Order: sequence, then C-alpha cells, then structure tokens
Amino acid sequence: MKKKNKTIYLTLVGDNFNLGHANIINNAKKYGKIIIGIMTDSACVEYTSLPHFSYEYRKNLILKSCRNIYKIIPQKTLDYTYNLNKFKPNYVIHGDDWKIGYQKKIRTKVIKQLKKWGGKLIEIPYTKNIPFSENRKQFLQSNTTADVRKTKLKRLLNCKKIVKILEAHNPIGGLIIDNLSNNSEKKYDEFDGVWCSSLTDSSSRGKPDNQSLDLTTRVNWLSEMFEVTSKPLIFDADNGGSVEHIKFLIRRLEKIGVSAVILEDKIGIKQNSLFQDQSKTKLDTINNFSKKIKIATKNRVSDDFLIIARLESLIVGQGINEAIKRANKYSKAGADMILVHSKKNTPNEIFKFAKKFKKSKFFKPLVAVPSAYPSVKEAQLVKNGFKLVIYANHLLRASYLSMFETAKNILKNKRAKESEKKMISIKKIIELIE
Ligand code: SPV
Ligand code: MG
Repeated sequence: MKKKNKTIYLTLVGDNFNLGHANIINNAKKYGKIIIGIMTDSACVEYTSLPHFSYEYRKNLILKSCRNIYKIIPQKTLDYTYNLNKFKPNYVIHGDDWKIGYQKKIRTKVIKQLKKWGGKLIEIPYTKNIPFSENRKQFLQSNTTADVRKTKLKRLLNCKKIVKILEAHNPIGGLIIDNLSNNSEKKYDEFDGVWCSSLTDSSSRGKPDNQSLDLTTRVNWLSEMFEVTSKPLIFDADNGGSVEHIKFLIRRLEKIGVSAVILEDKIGIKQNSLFQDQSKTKLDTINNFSKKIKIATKNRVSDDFLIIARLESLIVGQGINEAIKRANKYSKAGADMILVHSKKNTPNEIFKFAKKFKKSKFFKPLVAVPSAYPSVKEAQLVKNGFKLVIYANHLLRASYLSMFETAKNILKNKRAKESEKKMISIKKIIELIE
C-alpha cells in the first residue's frame, strides 16, 4: 500500500500542547495520514485528573496547532480497542514511556489489536526534559480563568460516578486539594474541588456560624484562593439573604469563577444545622424559597454555574414526606441538584429519602454532607443516587487539633523540640509553596 493511503493513529489529551506532542506528530507524518484520538474527559478521569480544558476547546487547540491532520475523533476510554477496530489504522504511534506503569496493559492490548490486520506499533523515544508535574503546575497557574474553573464542576459531574469535594478555609488547604492524589489502589483518585463552608469560614475567624461573618467578606477572600488553585469551588451561601439580594450574589459568584452555590431553606438568624437543639430554627415557605431559586437561575449567565437547593426538613425533624414535597418544588423551580441534609449518625434517613425521590419525575442528582454519619462509604452514596459528596469541615477540625496540641506542648516543655516531629519542616513548606 502506498504511504498516502496508510493511516497512523495517535492519542492526545491536548491540554498543554508541548514539544513532546509536536515530536510525535512530526514523526507520525512520515508514515501516513494522521488520525488523532482525543481523550474525552471520561477517558482521562479513569487514570488522572480532569483535563483543564473541555474536549471542544482541546480539539480546536490541536486543529489550530497542527497541519496535515486527516481526522480528529474522540477516544472515550483509556483503552484503544474501540477506535482501533473502527478505523483499523496501519500504525499506532506512541512515546516509549508506556512500557512501564499503568499504560503497560494498554500497550499490550494495542499490539494485540493491530496484529489482527497486520498493523504495527511505532514507538519513539519519550521527549525528555519536560518534567510533567512541574509543567502542569505552571500551565494551571497561567491558564485558570474564571470561566474555565467555573465549568469544571459540571464537566466532572458528567464524567465521574461521584464528585468529591473537601472543605478548605484558606488557600493552603486549597493547595492540598489541588495537589493530592491517591494511586495506591487500583484506580486513580483525587478530590475534585473545594467547599467554601460558612461554618469553617466563620470558625477560622473565631466567629459563630450565624452570619456574623458577612457574605461580602466571604466572597472577597475567594480571590486569594483562586489566585493559587485551579479546581472548582462550591459556595455555601446559607439562605442567600433576602429575595431582593439573591441576584447580586449569584452574579458576583459566577463572575469570579465559582462553580455552584448552595442555598438552604431556612430563615431568620441561623444556627448551624448540626446543633442538637433546632427549636429556634425556622424553615422558609416553599413559595418564598422557590422564588429564590427561580431568581438565581434567571440571573446566572450560563447553566454551567449550578444552583443547588438544600433541604433542612430532616434537620428540624419535619420528616421525609415534607422533604420530598419540598425537593419536588425546588426541582420544579429550577434547582440543578438537591442537597438533603441530616444530622443522624447513620445515612438511613437520607437513603430512605433518596429511594422515594428517585421515583419522582422531578428527580435531580443528590448531594450528601456526611458530617454526622462519617462511616458511610462513597460507593454506598453512589448506589443510592448521590452524585456529589461534601466533606464539609474536616480540614479545619484536623488543623485545629494539631495547632492546639502543638501550642500545649511548647508551653509544657518550655521549648519547641518535642513538637518538631509532628510538624512539617520549614524546608518542606518552602518547597511546597514554591
Ligand atoms: C457548612 O459547612 O457550613 C455547612 C454544612 O453548611 S453544616 O455545617 O453541616 O451545616
Ligand atoms: Mg453552612
């Protein structure tokens, strides 16, 4: 077969187009017509983080950067089998770095598939001196605009079984969420974003969670968080203030790149939902709260910014039927997701709610905040219709204990030596930030 009739297949994520990619494409040209499989968001989250840019954006970036591309197609899984069988390329080209690690299995499968039609694998030396993680950090630093950050939550919801959000009350907490991953089990895992909690925002400033820390102050400090992180953030807006004020809050949050707001159906001076005595807590009327949701949805620029309605019926002991009634109304008013809050020490009550709500024509994906029932496993939440889990206060609780113990020990020992082993070294903290 003449070269001009041959095809060569390669895959790219295409987020951070660099020398390595250019090298592969230049080599590929020598063999035939280039078919590029762009990894979809779902394919990427099987083994790594969500790409920074959306599929469409990455596709356009590749089209703009390279000439002589015959076809661009989505590769929907890490496994090449489907695309290879469909296009039966004469060659597949890849860097030789995939002979080890998680890609080894994929490579073996590619070789097996190609054999079926006499295709060949071409491996070129991996382009060195592009330290991926360093590059990635710099790339994220300079490419995280408000809009790109905002859309990430919806993209994650579209491609993950469950989206995992962790509270951070300062930018260093945000950096932990941005950078931590777990490769020790079979599947890659990481937190997907930040919860901006009214409880921990207030407590970390020595104030009660009763709106004494005003919303403006809370929204303003997000610029510091956003300066150094790239993952999406969900904002806890309590009840969002009065009907007249909601639209201003929504516009501000969306404009700065927040991905979702959670509004709760309580009124009056609030107290935290986890307090035992809720006798003073009042729920909003269904009509008034639905009005807030409608205003919120009407005033967002794009539906990539999510409006999440939070039900407090179970917190105040009004039972599952009342919660279902409200969930249906809030969903009808336009809420994208429903958070059903509970302070019971097992998830039974929210699972009962979920079972009933799943049958409703107004069903929306559910959000859980397992502060009171921490033994629930994420897999159980998925099974019961939950799509988002918020670990709402854990970094604050952990750091408070650590700060308290350190302070106590320095005071007791009249020196700091005994506390050193429980602290990160100064060298590490400098390296971390740099
Ligand atoms: C928060 O984190 O501020 C919340 C969740 O709203 S809870 O504390 O459980 O009310
Ligand atoms: Mg709160």
